[in-house]
Amino acid sequence: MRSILFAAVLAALPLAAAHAGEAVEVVTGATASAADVKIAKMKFQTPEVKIKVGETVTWTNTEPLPHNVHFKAGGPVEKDVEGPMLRANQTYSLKFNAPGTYNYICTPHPFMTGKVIVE
Ligand SMILES: [Cu+2]
Repeated sequence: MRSILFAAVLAALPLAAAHAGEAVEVVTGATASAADVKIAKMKFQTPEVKIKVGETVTWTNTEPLPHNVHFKAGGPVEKDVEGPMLRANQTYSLKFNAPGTYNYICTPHPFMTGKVIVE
């Protein structure tokens, strides 16, 4: 009986861990960013940024054409993280809670690519 209970507790652990801390977390409000990525001319102007675990990256669209950032499931990201479409001068911030390489695209413009390396 005791060993069955123990097995049940062990089986529940990975789920609990996954909920405890998502690899990527949306940050709202005033934020100190470790890296700022401007979007202009259909490109992420700093396509590769390096930050440390727990730091935040902020994207700013500087042109009238709407863009977003979209991390597909894979690598450190368990589920797709699809940011909202940003109009001119709108920003979006994400905090990165686990080390790894996070590749992303712009949903309607998949040729727009970038990566965040979290050390
Ligand atoms: Cu785009």
